[in-house]
Amino acid sequence: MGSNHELIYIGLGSNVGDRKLYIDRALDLLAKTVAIRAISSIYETDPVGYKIQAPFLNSVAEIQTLISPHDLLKRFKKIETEVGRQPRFHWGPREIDLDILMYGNRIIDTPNLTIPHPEMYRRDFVLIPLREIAKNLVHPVLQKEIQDFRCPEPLQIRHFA
Ligand code: PH2
Ligand code: MG
Ligand code: MG
Repeated sequence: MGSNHELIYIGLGSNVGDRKLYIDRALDLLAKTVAIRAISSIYETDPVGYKIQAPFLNSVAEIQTLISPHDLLKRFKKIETEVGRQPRFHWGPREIDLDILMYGNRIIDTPNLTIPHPEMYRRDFVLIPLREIAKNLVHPVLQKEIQDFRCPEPLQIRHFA
């Protein structure tokens, strides 16, 4: 399997059905195409944004691959479908959500893909697991380490696994 120097950080989330199983399945499928370097603990988190839905399980992983950001996004969509994600409304409940948070130091701003993920530094369900595996990672736009970001709206978050 090829890999380059760039470390890629991804977010995983699930709040429908057997949430842990969906996250495990997504990681298994991911491992077939990318090198998984680190995986955070899994946290149970209250929903952010659209709040009338079940709590999430969230985790982040560090991966390496030669697949380009846009192709990786396509691959993520395919894995989401393979794992069993049903189409629902924007920000609605999901069996599995795979997001690219950061891709090395790249800054990408296109209609279907923004990297770094525009919300990542405002969300404890990303910051807390990310701090576990990459506290000194520097956000390439805001030039600040992950450990120094504070979520403006702290949420209920508990260690799950
Ligand atoms: N994902 C969302 C919206 N809200 N809240 C939590 N706690 N965890 C998520 O993964 C999440 C969310 C949209 O992707
Ligand atoms: Mg998401
Ligand atoms: Mg998504």
